[in-house]
Amino acid sequence: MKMKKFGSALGLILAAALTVAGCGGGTEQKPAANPGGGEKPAAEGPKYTFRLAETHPADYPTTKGDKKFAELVNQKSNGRITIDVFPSAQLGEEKAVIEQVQLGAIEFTRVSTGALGDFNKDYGVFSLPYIFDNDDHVWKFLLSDDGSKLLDSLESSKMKGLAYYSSGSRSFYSSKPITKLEDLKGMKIRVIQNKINIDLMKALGASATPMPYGEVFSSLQTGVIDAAENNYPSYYSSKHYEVAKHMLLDHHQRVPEVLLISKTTWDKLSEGDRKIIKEAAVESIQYQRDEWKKYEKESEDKVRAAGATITEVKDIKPWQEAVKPMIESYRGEYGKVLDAIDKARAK
Ligand code: GTR
Repeated sequence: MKMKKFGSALGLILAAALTVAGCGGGTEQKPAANPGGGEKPAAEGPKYTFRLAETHPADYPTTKGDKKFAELVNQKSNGRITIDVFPSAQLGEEKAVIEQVQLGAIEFTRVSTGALGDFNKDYGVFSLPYIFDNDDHVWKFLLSDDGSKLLDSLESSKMKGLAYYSSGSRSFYSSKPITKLEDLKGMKIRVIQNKINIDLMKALGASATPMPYGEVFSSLQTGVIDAAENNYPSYYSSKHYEVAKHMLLDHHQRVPEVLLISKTTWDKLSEGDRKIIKEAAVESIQYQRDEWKKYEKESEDKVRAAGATITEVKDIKPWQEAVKPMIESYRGEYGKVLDAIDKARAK
C-alpha cells in the first residue's frame, strides 16, 4: 500500500540508489583479492556500490557480521560489488530503514526479526514468548527447511532474507528494583513495535510502549518508561545499564537477527551476482555467531562490574502460565510454525 504513495518518485530513488559503474561517487575499488582463482562470472558485470544499514555501533557482533558479509561479497565479485556498512543508525532507526529497503532506496540492512512482525505476519512468531529452550534450539530451527522458508517468505514484503544472525535472549531491565514477575505490574515497558509485544506486556501485567531503540536511553533516564528489555550485548552497548541497573533474566524472547536485501535490488541482479550475495551471507553466519558468543560474555561481565543487579528467574512456570492464553490466541495463525519449532528441538 505504501509503495503506491511514492509512485513515480520510486524510479528516481532507485536510479540514485543503484550506483552502477562510472557513477560510484569516485569510490576507488580495491584490486581484486581473487581468492577463488579468478572465476570468470564474478569478474564480469556491472560495478555496484550498495549501502547496508545497521543500528548498532561498529564493534557490535551484528555489525562485524555485516562487515564480514560485505568483505566476502567484494572478494567473490573480484572487487566489483562494494557494500558500505553504515553503523549506529546513521541511515535511520529500524522501522524507517525497513520502509526504505522495501522501496529499494537502501539496498541492505540487518534488523531484528522482532522489527519485521508488523511488515510480514509470518515473522511475528519469533516474538511469541518462551517458545525456544535455548540458543541451540533456535539455531536448529533457523537452519531447518522451515527456517529457510521463513527467509523466503519475506519476498511478499518486498525484501529477501539472506541469513539469520545470533541475538541471544531478551530479558527485562528497569530503573526500579525488579526481582520477580509481580514487580512488572503496572510498569511502562519499552518494546520493539509489533502487535505481539503489546499483547505480551499486557499478559505480564505491564503496558507496552513501542519506541525506536535510539530513544530508549533518554526515556529510561527521564522516566518516560520504567523498563525495557533486550539481550546483554544491547543492554551494555547502548549504555542502558547506566540508567536501568536492575535486570531480571526471564529470557522471554529469542528473536534472531536477519540480514536482508531489498527485493527491488535483488530483481536487478544477475543470477551470478545473486549467488555471490547469498553465498557470502551464509558464509558470514559462523563468524557472526562466534563474535556473538564472545561479546555476550564480555557484556555480561562489563555490566556486572559496573554494578548492575542481575536476578535470574528461578521458576519460569508462573511466567509461562501468564502468557499461555496469549500464545493460544495466536495458535490459529502460527500453529504450523510453532509445531515446526517444537519439532526442531529433537533434531
Ligand atoms: C537489539 C537488536 C536491534 C534492535 C534492538 C531494539 O537486540 O539487535 O536490531 O531491534 O534490539 O530493541 O530495538
